[in-house]
Amino acid sequence: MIGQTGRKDFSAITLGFGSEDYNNSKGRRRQSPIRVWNRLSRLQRSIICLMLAVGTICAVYIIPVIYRDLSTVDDLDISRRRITKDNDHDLFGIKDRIQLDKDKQAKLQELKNKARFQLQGIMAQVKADIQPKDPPGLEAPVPPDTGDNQEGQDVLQQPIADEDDKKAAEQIIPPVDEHENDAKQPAAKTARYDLFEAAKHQTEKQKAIVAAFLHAWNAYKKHSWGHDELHPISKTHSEWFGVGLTLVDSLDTIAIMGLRQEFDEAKEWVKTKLNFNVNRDVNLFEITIRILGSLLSAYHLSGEDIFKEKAIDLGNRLMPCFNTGSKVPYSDVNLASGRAHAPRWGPDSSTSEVTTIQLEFRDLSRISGEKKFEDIVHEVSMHVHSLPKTSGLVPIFINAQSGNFRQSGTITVGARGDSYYEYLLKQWIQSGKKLDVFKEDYVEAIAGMKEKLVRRSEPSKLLFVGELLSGRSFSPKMDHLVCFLGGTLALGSYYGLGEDHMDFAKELTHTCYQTYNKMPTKLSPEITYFNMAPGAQDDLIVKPLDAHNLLRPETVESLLYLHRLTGDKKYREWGWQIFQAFEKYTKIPDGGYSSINNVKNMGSPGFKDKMESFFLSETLKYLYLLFSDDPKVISFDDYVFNSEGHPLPINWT
Ligand code: DMJ
Repeated sequence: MIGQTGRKDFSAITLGFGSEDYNNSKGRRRQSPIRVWNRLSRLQRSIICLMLAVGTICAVYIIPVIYRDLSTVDDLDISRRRITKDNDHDLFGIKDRIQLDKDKQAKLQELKNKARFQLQGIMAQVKADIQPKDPPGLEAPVPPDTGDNQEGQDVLQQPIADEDDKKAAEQIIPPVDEHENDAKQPAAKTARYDLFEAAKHQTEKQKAIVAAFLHAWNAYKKHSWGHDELHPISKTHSEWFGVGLTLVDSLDTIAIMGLRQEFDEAKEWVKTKLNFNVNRDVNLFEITIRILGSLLSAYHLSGEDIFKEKAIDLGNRLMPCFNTGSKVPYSDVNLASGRAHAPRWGPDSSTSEVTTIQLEFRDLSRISGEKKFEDIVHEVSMHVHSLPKTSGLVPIFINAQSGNFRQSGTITVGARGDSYYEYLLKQWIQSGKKLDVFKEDYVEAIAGMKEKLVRRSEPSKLLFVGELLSGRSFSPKMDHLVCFLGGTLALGSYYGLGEDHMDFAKELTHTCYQTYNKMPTKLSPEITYFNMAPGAQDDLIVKPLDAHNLLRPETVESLLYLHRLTGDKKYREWGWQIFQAFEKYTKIPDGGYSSINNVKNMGSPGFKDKMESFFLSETLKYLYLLFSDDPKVISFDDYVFNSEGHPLPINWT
């Protein structure tokens, strides 16, 4: 209805549903919509057009989103009813309804988690845009200096970044000139973001971590370029696989850190020097997670075909491992001759090793179009799935001839068991949540851990994950390797597996942090025993032979997951403290970083003269991502990390 005021510009509009209001007065003639339209002023017509446009946009974009989310929840309902019906069970039985509720809750929880996570990302981005990076007030505490340092002090007191490293860090090159086209190559269909773009927005702490990476990389380059591993004290090198292990294992870290020049140099080496036709026996698991995993990641992140070609070549050379007749692969193969065999030290393969090749071989099938890679490792997984277990937990040895677990094998989430559990969850995620069988095995295993392996220490009641020796007797021993589990549990919770998984993740990661924090060097030992005796003084017991630190990544890996998924700043503080301890006790002038012998001895921790390739591929990468304010950089929605920290795309189709 138009209220005439005498001045058209101030007309009021009332929009009724249909023409009821207008026609209510008796004797008034019914008017056609065209006549009504013609009587409106230009301003009124424009307003109506605008409102119609807004309404149409809402209908096109918002309603399908709401419908899709609701129907996803409903789909769970419908499919379950269908299954129940097919099985001729009570359609609305109480048990089923409880399960339906659980499924809905899980789905809703997942949607909530994603919404919260996206909101955190937006807030972080807004904060990053309006605030200076890393205000001084947020600096994490520095480990106290007790003045106890004696021998080795010169080495230990290196500043976080020396001048060379700083200069090197400054050469982070934005994608310009001749590189511009490379960065935009569409070859890797799965690349989700501009490889070098994100590096332009590094925080101060990220820059310090890049400087650490460059310190390690430049030492590798100077003393062992193209060889497997650097010995930072003697400044020599050694071979393990003979395929430039540290160089290849670092490829995607270099890319993620935005180090264009280093990436180009490494790519050139891969192109001209990387040769898999070497007469050397290699371990199937190690070369898969480190070399194949990194080549796949580098391909996805850069779109450079050379990485794909090398990955396919390596994949083919590893295939003879699967000629066992039992579906369980041999642990070793000669890259040149293709002769595969069990390890030299015994007849069995490690359980974690045969079950930690699946993400990589599946991805290799996707990029090569050759199904054989995925099929062969899927058979391994399905075979292991079919074997009897103890509350979802597995012994750590499996025989490649018989296909069975070793009788009375130790059960642990540490060495030789760890990544079996990690890949159960990650295979499900990588498949776009289609391979439910692995999720179910994972959920059962986590419940099994809680029942059989989780205990609390005295006097602080720290939660830890122990072992069952010979599959039976409990030992309160926890490898540092177990600390990956916090991150995996948090990821599972993010994907809807329940808040109890997140609670477990938080408690375990707190314990892992304490294995660093309670040591004089603030670095964790390789193995910790937990005191369970009532009235005990100290929670942690470190035996002399277990007191070394190999620069391992598992704890900082979990800190990354927990920080991203909870937003709790303490995880960054813990990560920064650990990073500073690495800087203080493991950094070697002109030599990179070295593993140390004794984390309990601040004065003389002793160097092992070895820089593990996972320090570059995992430890520094996870630390770098922990301090990224942009959660889109290797998003947990788009990528799943393999066991060596190499991100592989998730298949949502
Ligand atoms: C890495 O090679 C991988 O993370 C592996 O799964 C376990 N051990 C090391 C790091 O500690």
